[in-house]
Amino acid sequence: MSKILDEINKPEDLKKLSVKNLSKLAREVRTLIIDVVSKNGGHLSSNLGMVDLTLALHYVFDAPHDKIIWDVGHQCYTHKIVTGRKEEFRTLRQFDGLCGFPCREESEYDVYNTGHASTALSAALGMAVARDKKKDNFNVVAVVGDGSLTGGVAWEALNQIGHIRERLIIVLNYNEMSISENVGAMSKYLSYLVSGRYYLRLKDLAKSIIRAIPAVGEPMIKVGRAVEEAIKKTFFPGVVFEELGVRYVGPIQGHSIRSLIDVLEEAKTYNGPILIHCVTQKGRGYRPAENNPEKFHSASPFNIQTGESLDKNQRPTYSSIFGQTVLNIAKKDEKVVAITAAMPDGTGLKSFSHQFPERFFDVGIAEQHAVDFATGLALNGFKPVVAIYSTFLQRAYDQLYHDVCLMDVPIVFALDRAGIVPDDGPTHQGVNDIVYLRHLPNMIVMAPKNENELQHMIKSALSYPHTTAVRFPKGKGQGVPLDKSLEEIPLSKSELLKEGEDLFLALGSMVYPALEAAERLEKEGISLAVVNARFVKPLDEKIILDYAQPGRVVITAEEGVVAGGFGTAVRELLDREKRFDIKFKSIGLPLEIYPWGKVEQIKKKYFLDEEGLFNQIKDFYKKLTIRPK
Ligand SMILES: Cc1ncc(C[n+]2csc(CCOP(=O)(O)OP(=O)(O)O)c2C)c(N)n1
Repeated sequence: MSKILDEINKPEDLKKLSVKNLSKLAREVRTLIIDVVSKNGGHLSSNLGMVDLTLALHYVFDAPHDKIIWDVGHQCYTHKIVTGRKEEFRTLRQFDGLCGFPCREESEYDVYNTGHASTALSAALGMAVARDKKKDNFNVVAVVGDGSLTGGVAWEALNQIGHIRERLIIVLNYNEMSISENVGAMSKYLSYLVSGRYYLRLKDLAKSIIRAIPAVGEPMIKVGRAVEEAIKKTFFPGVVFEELGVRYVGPIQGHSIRSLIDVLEEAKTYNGPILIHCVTQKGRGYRPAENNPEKFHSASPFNIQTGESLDKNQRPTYSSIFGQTVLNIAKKDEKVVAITAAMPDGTGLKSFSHQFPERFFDVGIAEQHAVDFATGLALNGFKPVVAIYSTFLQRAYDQLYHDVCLMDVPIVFALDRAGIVPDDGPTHQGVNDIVYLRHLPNMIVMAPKNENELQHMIKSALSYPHTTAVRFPKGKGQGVPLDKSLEEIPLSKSELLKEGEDLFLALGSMVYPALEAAERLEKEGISLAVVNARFVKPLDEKIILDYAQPGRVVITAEEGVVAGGFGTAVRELLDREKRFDIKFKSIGLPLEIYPWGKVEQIKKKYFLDEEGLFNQIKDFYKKLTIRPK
């Protein structure tokens, strides 16, 4: 049977459909998304929740002339499917396939690249201002979730939007969820607006009735606070937005394509900033995701019938070992508190949050605030562990510098997803942290070779009287046994794993591939001592300088940008100590826009797997003009 989706290639094709057929199309799109995500993995819950809203948006607006900006961008699958990428959709998130996020390089319909939250409102305002300055005439629509509205950047944008009152449309996709349940006062306020269950038409009706009886409001207010609240809720919904200068419309049933089209058509005619509060359900149309939207927020491949993950690898993840370690330490030390910026599950802190709810803080998508909040706690005797993915901590760089490191505040930063991150692409790569952390005064920077060492590093970090960052990769550990009793690692102490003549200093995830490559190189006549560096800062200067004798070779390897990173730190040491006779090579990533795909594919591309290390080093020795004795 031919499907409606077969006939849809561009948004113009949607405009020929009846609302009934748009609803049928929504079902077909959901089936395609479930099928592809079950094989490739991806952001299932958010996308299933956005299907109807996206179809309505493309029905009403004329993209790419009209600009639609997706905040975070993880919810853009329907948008991709109806904007000429239906066939490629099967390659979603695969190496050389379609990007899982909006990508200007991929399509003219993607007008703004996203991945990190809360940026769409600012970008939309910039586009709206540019439009008016150029006397152009297109609509600008920012689509933002309630989770992303917990981010400070969004409020900085709203502050200016309400001030200059440019014509622009904000579609608030409200589903009560960030990745986990949404948090914070704003989230409560939005749910309060929805809790009246007066959807738009009913409310407008009530409003016009009350307007006809002018004296009614005043006496009622005197009856008391509760009545006042009820009046506000019924007659002045969205008062916070209205007072900021943004017209509020809602709540709208976000799965009723008819209502969405009506409201969006209306919004198009409004000459100022307008926010449409749509209520959607995460995971809509797929029962396992409806029942557990958090699990399917970013799903690995799964069985469609059962919803069970196809990943049978039972090894614990770095995140879970990290979470368990903090929990165990917190049981013995009541000063330990844990902080996450909207990732309680991803960072492995869920058990901690259950066991110590009063010592656990989910601050929302607010990395900058998380860092300063931790500073306040630490300066008053607590021991905060702040768990933020490497890529997202970039947002709080000034807080790290200005608030934490200048005062040398003892806080532990756990940087999950450090290094190459699969599937999500350039916005999520955790490859800059070595560089940016190393350049902070007072900061200690560590990386474990495996999940057992991670435990010891967390324990150590909590005992150092300085700011300390521990970076570790996404995914499963090495499957090594876990020590029960944890030791403090002496500051800067590295670990010699293999004897040899020249020095191969590997950091974190590069240690095992370095060992394997060194074993192979031994057979080629290249003798390398392999050292697990453990510390980027302070470096184990003694072991480096012991090996760095005239004519010898020093090689470093890191899973991060090589310019300014760990290798650079070693090079700086050699220069400082005037070891000019050393042959030096640093291995890592070039500074460029990285692809998405499996970690192994990306590592292979950049020669960071065992084979790549072997070849790079062999080649290096071949080209040495003066060979070591
Ligand atoms: C700065 C930043 N911090 C954290 C994240 C991780 N993250 C991705 S989606 C998401 C939740 C977004 O919630 P919402 O905007 O409500 O969208 P929904 O998934 O509910 O549709 C989070 C925390 C991010 N993308 N950017």
